Amino acid sequence: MPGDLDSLLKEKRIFKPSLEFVKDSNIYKWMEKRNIKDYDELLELAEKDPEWFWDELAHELEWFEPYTKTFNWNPPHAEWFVNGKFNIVQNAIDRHAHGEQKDKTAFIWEGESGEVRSLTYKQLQMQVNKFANVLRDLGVKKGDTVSIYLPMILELPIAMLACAKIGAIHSVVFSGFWAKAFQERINDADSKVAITADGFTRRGKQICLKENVDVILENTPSIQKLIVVEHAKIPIEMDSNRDIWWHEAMEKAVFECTTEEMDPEDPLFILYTSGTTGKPKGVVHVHGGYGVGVYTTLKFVFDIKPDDIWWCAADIGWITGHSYIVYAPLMMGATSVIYEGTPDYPDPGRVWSMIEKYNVSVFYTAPTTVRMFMKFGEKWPEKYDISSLRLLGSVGEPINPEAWIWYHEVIGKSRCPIMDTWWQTETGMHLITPLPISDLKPGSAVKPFPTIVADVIDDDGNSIKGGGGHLVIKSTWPAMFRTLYNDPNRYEAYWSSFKNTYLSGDVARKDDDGYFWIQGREDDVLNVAGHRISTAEVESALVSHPGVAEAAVVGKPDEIKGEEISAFVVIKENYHFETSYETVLRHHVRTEIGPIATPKYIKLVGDLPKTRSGKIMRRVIKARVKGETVGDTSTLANPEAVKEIEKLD
Ligand code: 6R9
Repeated sequence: MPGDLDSLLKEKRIFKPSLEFVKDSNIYKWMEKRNIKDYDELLELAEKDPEWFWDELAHELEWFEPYTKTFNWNPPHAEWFVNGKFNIVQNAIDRHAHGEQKDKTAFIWEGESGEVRSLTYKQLQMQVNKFANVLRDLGVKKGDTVSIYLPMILELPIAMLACAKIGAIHSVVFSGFWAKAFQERINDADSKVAITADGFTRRGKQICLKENVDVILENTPSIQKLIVVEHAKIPIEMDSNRDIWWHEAMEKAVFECTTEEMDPEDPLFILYTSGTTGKPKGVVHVHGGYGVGVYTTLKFVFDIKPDDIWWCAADIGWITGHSYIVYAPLMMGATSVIYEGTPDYPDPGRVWSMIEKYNVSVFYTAPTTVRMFMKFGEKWPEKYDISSLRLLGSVGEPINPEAWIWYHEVIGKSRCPIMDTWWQTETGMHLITPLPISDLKPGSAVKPFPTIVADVIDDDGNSIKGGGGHLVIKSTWPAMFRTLYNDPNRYEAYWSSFKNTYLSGDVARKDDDGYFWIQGREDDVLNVAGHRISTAEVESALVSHPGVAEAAVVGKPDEIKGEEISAFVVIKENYHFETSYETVLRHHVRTEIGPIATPKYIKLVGDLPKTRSGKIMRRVIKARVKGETVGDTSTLANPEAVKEIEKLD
């Protein structure tokens, strides 16, 4: 089981990448030039002199004007590449489109139906420039926000890059969320322009986006224009005053478009993520530090070389997609695969057939997907020639040693090292991760990336080894978030528990070799199939149903997904559900948040365990759901509520 402390602690196997692999890696060659003899020395030097490390890497990129200082760190506020002028798009597209790489493929896109589209760097620049002009013509200026709700189609990165090019701030909302999430985020970001599509297909079924967007746009006073991509060919209605077809606007747009010279600290995007309250946090990332951070980690962790074919099988609507599908690979001048659909559609061989078809050499996915493929069995990957793979990655949740070994042996043919990368929406880039030169232990994210100071501490802030504690970061890093949009106090809260220390919200252990073992969230945030969902968000969706008086949501351990959502609800007296309460409430949560937040289990109870001050004691419910002992219940106001929960199956 993911997060099973005992199995992680018993895990003693060590996997060493081959010498040949090590010597050929980007990081090894970089170290060789600087006479750095091994991994330990690299970490030591970088920690001592982060300025040296980041300054060298930042010089691999193009600056309109050089910076005068690498960083200023006044915790919790950092400023990177001070006084420089930079635009991430200059580095992601323009410099390649003008150079030798112009005809190199940037993206190979495959739709769920098998349709294929690809774009060279030059063609991508053409699309991005034109769309940037469309936005400019609509009056979008530097510093304005643009809200985007698109499926995994090429127009999504094009729209993001077009915003960045003109200095606008994109706010992408995952298309698997229901449109209400889009409404909330448009209003928080106060966008004038929004972008969506008619719809998309999922497992062969058409899902309409525009129809739902029409409904929520009645409650978004700031929106003046909606740009609509025709993708699924679903018949939709267009509002002639407000709606614009993407393809019509692009036909008229011109190619020439200047790239805005930005201060490296200017915001690049807002990405909303779940925190411990029901209100999502608008994590803000900037052009300069974020650009340098994601570029460097992709280069050194995933070792991307000119001939690699990179596939990060995440959704662009999450941070993994922002950093490692859109920005970092383009900055590296790499060729990436983007897949629109579900990994096991139409059959469990889909991913492996695509690896064979496109000769994917570096593949990055989540443990939940690995566990799903484990369940389908080896026969599926064995049908295909996946020998092009040379390096694998994992992200989103702890990978249990069994899944790690399966991934290593069955997919990596015991040859491909696995980079288990720990990071968050807030961190923007990998923070605790192996490098291709590290010895690997299955289930461990290994050590901090060069320059990062990470630790595991107890409640008093003392560093601890062996036992579980708070995972914290004690340094600045270039891709760190700079604030939470419209909520600077909540930003400071990350640094308020321990002085000058970033509290990640995860529990981890550090072993005698200094290896980190991440165990999962310590707060009221669930991790369902690698997606962050707050218990409070699901609870508030449940209580927004007229029949529900109270709700408590906890995570139930699940073999494939890590956690499943388990909800306990108190129904209002005299309320009658037309059909089964489970069906009604599941549907309600789906339409309030989205399919990923749908509770797998819903139980009716007469009362929820509460403290005398009236707070729901989730700890007690969680223990029950996990089959653990409930612990101290002396502060409970209603012990009978626990008995009732215990009686449920
Ligand atoms: C990138 C991303 C962040 C949370 C994080 C942690 C979990 C991510 C992990 C991992 C163990 C890894 N997490 N990577 N846990 N090992 N390699 O997923 O960002 O959506 O913000 O989630 O995901 O719990 O705190 P985000």
